[in-house]
Amino acid sequence: MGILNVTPDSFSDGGRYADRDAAVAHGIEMRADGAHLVDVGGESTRPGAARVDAAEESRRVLPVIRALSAAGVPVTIDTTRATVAADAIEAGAVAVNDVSGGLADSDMATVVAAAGVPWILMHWRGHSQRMQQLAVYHDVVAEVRAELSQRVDAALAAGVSADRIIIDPGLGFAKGAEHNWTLTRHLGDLLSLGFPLLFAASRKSYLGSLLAGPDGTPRPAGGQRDAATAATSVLAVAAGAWGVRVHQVRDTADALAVWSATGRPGLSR
Ligand code: PMM
Repeated sequence: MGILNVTPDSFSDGGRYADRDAAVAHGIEMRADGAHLVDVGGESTRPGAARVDAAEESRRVLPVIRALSAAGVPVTIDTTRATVAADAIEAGAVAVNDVSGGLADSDMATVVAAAGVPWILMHWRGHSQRMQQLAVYHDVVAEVRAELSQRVDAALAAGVSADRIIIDPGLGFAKGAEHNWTLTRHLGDLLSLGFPLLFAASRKSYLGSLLAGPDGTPRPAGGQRDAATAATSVLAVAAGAWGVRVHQVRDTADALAVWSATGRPGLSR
């Protein structure tokens, strides 16, 4: 899954694809580089980000979704809002990627159930302005698993069919670096819920901390965390992840090609 943030303020590619034509061209490029899906978002979720209103969010994403869909690129809509999701599906989006797992908007489950599209339910504890305060766990794996399981149950109760549900640990969302690494080491515990899992580590700040220079300065986002992203993405797929969500598709696709050619080590079949 290639990431297409049509926002002026994303943490890693902020502003680059706010222009509609540049966004569409980048989506087509990611598809050519090997993305099966292009995830279009119109609201930044970086820690501390202020919210935009629904009308502005739709204004940003809908023309891009229409153009990419018309070009044959399968698009997912990255939103927590039911109205934006409904409009995006009408514009051609084939699935909803909801970082709140249905918690931010109680109408989302109804929209997704009625449309019959896949729904990515990410583990989430609150909006970006306050999510770092919510990164408190006794046992991060057990708690994320239990909270994801509750979101799955709510989706099923709203009429979403089980074969349309995808889960996501939500790396960096109400999670510090150690939480992210612990979840990465224990993906099997989340996979035991029985749903496909999306893994989205791309360019996140814990990779910048891992790759900090000798003076402790984190490696900046931009393109400088892509090798680490590709490495962790391959490890996640080898552990059984269904998909990976990345900014720079080609490096991860190449790394996955190597993994495939060597017999998909790690994946129990
Ligand atoms: N992370 C971001 C945005 N959307 N969606 C899912 N399913 N999982 C994530 O971890 C996730 C997401 C963070 O911002 P980015 O778009 O710049 O990666």
